[in-house]
Amino acid sequence: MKLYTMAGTCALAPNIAIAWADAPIEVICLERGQQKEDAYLAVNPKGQVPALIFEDGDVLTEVTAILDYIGAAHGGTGHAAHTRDTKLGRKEAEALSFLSSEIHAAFKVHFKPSLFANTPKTEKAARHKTYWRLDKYFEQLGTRISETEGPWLLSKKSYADAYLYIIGRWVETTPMELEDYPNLLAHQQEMEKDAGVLLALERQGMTPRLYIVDEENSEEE
Ligand SMILES: N[C@@H](CCC(=O)N[C@@H](CS)C(=O)NCC(=O)O)C(=O)O
Repeated sequence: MKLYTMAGTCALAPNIAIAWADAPIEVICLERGQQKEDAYLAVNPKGQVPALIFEDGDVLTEVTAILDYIGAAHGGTGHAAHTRDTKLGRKEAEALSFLSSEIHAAFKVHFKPSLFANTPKTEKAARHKTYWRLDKYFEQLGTRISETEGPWLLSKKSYADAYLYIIGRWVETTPMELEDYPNLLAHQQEMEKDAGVLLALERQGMTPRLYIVDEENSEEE
C-alpha cells in the first residue's frame, strides 16, 4: 500500500498515524505541482493529497477517512480510531470531523481566496473574515485542551492530535500568531517530542519548527 503526501500539507496527519501504528504502508512525497500532473490525476482525479492506494488499486481519499482506516486496520487497541465504541473513540471522530469540516475548510479561504471571492478587495475581505473565524476556533480548541489538562486535544493522544499538529503549523503562514494560543503552542511542542511525528516529518520533506525550547540554554527561569 502507498500513501501519497506533499510537504506542508494535511497528508502529514495520516503519515503520522502510519508511523504511530507502524503500518506497512509506503509513504510517497510528491513535489509541489505533481498533484496536478496526469500521472497523479490518474491515481486521484481530485488532484489533492492525501490518497491511500490499496494493493488491488482501490483509492481512498480524505484525511478523516484515511485516519479511520489506519486506526481500524492497523491501529491496535492503543489508538482511539481502533474503535468508535468508546467515549474516546466517539470523541476522536467528533474532533476529526470538526478539524476537517470547520478549521481546515476555514484555512482554504486563506490558502485559496480566489475560490471564495473574485477581486483583490473581496479576497482580502474573505481572508480577514476567515482569520476572525480561526481565532474563535483556536480559542475553543485551547479551552478543550485545558479541560483535558493537556497537552492533547482529547483525554489521551489520538489521531486528532496528528491533524491538529499540521493545522497548527499553517498558522505561521497567516498574520496570526501561535503564541496567542498558549495551549496550541504547548500542543505543538509536545508533538515535536514524539518520534513518530519526527519520522513522518522527515518522510514528508519537512523539519520540526521553532516550538522545542532548548531548556539548557533557555533564558527562562
Ligand atoms: N477534503 C480533503 C482536502 C485535501 C486537501 O485540501 N489537500 C490539499 C493539501 S492540505 C492539497 O492537496 N492541495 C493541493 C491542491 O489543491 O492543488 C481531505 O480531507 O483530504
